[in-house]
Amino acid sequence: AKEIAEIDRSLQDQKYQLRCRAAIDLLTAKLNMINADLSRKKRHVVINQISSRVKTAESIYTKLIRKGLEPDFDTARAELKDLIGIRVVCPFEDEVYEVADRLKAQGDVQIIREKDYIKNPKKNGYKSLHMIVEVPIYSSKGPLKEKVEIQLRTVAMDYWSVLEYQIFYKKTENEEVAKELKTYADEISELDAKMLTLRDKIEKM
Ligand code: 0O2
Repeated sequence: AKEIAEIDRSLQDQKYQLRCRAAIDLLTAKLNMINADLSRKKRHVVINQISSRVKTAESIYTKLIRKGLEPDFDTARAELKDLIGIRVVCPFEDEVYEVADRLKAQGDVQIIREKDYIKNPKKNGYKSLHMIVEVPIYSSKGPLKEKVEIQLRTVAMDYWSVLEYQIFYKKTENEEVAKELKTYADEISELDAKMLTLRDKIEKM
């Protein structure tokens, strides 16, 4: 659609790309520091993976329409808080919360919203800790702010989410498929919990 092409043009704007880069770099640097510090203390790596993405024009358009909003870039900037996204994957669930707590303790990271899909998983079985944060961006015209959605999850949660996202997310309403997926999410969660118990046992040996 014409609107998608227009949103895409704004996304490609060099100034916007720089802002996205600055927000991602700032948070990635903080996460790397948190990882280094916690990993040293715990004597194992606490962040396996940090990835980032800027939402695509098509995904922005679909979300705006779903929310009954005008499908243009200005509305997206004003209303959507997940245009920039960072995903953090940790080995164990308790470490997800430790990393989140460390992030919250950073003076220049403002927490706008938190959704805990680990304590309250989605009906389909999706688990992750979502945080919307605001970080300062420095431009020649002075300080600016940018919102970023950070998704924190365990390797096990990531395994389920990545596959579910690629194959099923927003694609099928099939009840049988949904039930099966939920069963697998539960099985993965059980295994995740067992691995954590095993880690604690090994650490006490
Ligand atoms: P994409 O392609 O990642 O950009 P809100 O932001 O509160 O107005 P929203 O977007 O429903 O509404 O928020 P929510 O529930 O926090 O979900 C945001 C993101 O979490 C999604 O982004 C996905 O990346 C991820 N997510 C949420 N639910 C699921 C799920 O059931 N399965 C998987 N695999 N991922 C999920 P987008 O915008 O949908 O897509």
